Amino acid sequence: MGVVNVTPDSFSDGGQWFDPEAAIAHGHNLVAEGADIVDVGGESTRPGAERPPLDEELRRVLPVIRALAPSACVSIDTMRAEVAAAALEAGARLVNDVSGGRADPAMLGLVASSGVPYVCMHWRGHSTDMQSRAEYADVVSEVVSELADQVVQAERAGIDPDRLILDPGFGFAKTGEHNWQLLQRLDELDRLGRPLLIGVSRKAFLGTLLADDTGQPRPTRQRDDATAALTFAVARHPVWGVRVHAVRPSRDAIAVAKRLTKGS
Ligand code: PMM
Repeated sequence: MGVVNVTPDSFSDGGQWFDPEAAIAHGHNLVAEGADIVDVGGESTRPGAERPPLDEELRRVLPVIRALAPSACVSIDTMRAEVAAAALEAGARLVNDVSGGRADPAMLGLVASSGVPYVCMHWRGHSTDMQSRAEYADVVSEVVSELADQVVQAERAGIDPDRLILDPGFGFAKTGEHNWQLLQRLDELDRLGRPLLIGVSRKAFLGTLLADDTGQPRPTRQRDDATAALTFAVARHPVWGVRVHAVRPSRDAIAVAKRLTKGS
């Protein structure tokens, strides 16, 4: 899954694809590099980010989805049911909701009635204060049990269980240490019995890992090699998908991981 953030303020690529023409061209490039899905979002979820008004989110994503949908499988990255509905109308084929149905009470019903696949992410609250919620006795078992609860809610709303994809939500109410524990113990998430999407691309814990001698984190756009290394690691698990900014390195990492496990 390749990322197209049509936002002025995303941590990873803020402003780079804010212009619709640039976002559309970027989406086409991601497909050419091997993305199976292009994830279009109009709200930054970086820690501390303020939410855009509904109209503004619609204005950002709809022209991009309309242009990409005829030739690409587009997902809409939104927490708002109204945005998801308009995006599906514009041609999106999948809903990626980082709140897993917790931000907008209308979201699960909308997804159920439209019958599209739904990425349900572990979430404890909006970006403005999510890092204050990064408290766990054991992050892995708590993420598993909270995601299991989100699955129950989704199924109660009528979402087909076969259309649910789960995401542990790296960096969302998680410290770097929490992210590493989730990655080390990914097999425990298999207890949920659903496909997994992994979104670690360019995130802060990689910047910290690769900090220079003075402790300065590695700049965001220089974290793609480490991202591809993690793609390789999780592709051996295996997972359903990885959500990344640079598609080609992760595509190659998946090819290597697949070849290594072939016939073994
Ligand atoms: N991360 C971001 C945005 N959307 N969606 C899913 N399913 N999983 C994620 O980890 C995720 C997401 C934030 O990263 P970005 O600002 O680079 O898009």
